[in-house]
Amino acid sequence: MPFTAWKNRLENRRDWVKRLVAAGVAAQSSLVIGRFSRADDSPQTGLIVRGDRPLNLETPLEALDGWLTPLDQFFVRSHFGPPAVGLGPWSIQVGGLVKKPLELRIDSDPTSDPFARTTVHAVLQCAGNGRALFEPTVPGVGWETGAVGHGQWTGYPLREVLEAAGVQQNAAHVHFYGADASPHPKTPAFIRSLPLDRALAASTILATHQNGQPLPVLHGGPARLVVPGWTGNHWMKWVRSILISDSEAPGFYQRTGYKMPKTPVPPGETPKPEDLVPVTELNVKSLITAPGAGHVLKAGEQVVRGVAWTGQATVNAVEVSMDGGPWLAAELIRNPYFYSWRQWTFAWRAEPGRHSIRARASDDAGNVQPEKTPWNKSGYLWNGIQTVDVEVGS
Ligand SMILES: Nc1nc2c(c(=O)[nH]1)N[C@H]1C(S)=C(S)[C@@H](COP(=O)(O)O)O[C@H]1N2
Ligand SMILES: [Mo]
Repeated sequence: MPFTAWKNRLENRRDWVKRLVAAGVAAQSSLVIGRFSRADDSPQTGLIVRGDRPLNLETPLEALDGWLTPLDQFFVRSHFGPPAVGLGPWSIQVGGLVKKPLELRIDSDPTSDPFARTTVHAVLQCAGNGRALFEPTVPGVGWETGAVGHGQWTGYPLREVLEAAGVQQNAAHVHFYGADASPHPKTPAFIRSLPLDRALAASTILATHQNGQPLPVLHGGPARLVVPGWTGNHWMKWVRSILISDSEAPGFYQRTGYKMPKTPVPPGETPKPEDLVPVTELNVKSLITAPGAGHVLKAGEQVVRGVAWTGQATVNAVEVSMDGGPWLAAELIRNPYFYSWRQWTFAWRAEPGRHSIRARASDDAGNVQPEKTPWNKSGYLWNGIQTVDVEVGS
């Protein structure tokens, strides 16, 4: 297919996603479950199962080849599994250091909306995406490339909710409790908090919809937190209470987990707690979504495609290197929306033989995707350069 035709196709992705959604593929979890495949099955047909109790599902690379990641192909990360949702009305308690505690009902009837809704586009990425690529290996869910997706979320700005309750002077952190219970009293609950300024940021929302559809239960429906630019562990699913406090949330998942060395450490080393910082912002990263590894291509005009994103900045360049050659500029598609990913293409005249394709992204804060990410024992924030090997026939 000629280069311009590919470009048109990319531009048409939005319509394509709309059609998919209209066709009902963005349905609830029970429907989705019928499509899971095991990691050793053909990953082309569905999500890659990284664990089934709890359910941890990875998006295959080719499903990241678009603007919005389809709901039924969006990765799933759960520590314990979804709670019983849909058995009764859903409401969220807001309390703690507030002037007036309130109860927020999450209703499917939009005429009863207590706050105006807002929509954000953002990349949701698990802090552990790419964990399987660290050497030496680290324990944890073995995500490769697909614990990430780009979505459109609609809901209430968290700020409006907090202001309705009236934040007191000494407030500094906002705690979030999900409805998913830990399986054993000795297993810590998944409780997280945001610093007050991040909770009040305009982009932080309590979302009830993803890609224009009611939020699927697997993704935190009826309501989840959306924290654009920050790692997935902040995006609390099944929010049932919000507590404003003068200190960070208690417990393992806030105080001990999700921390990284302040400065890189030699592989195998565990830094002292005071040398750790919480994992928050995403880092600059690109993925090659086509062609796929091991694909056999025809000689002649070919197009390499992918996506690239970053944290508190915008991607301003993607470069491609063929067979270890010079870094050449790829073409960035669409406007650089903050928190979104950017699609990119690179036209290439393929000669017969084996070829190795690499891509690296940069952002306007001066960050460049590295060869490798410094080792850390939890395998967080992998953003090393990906290599895709293909074969070109004569
Ligand atoms: N209540 C609750 N919220 C949660 C989690 C969880 O286990 N329980 N996992 C978090 C993590 S680590 C990630 S990466 C994202 C994943 O969101 P997704 O399953 O919609 O992709 O949800 C976050 N929110
Ligand atoms: Mo995560």
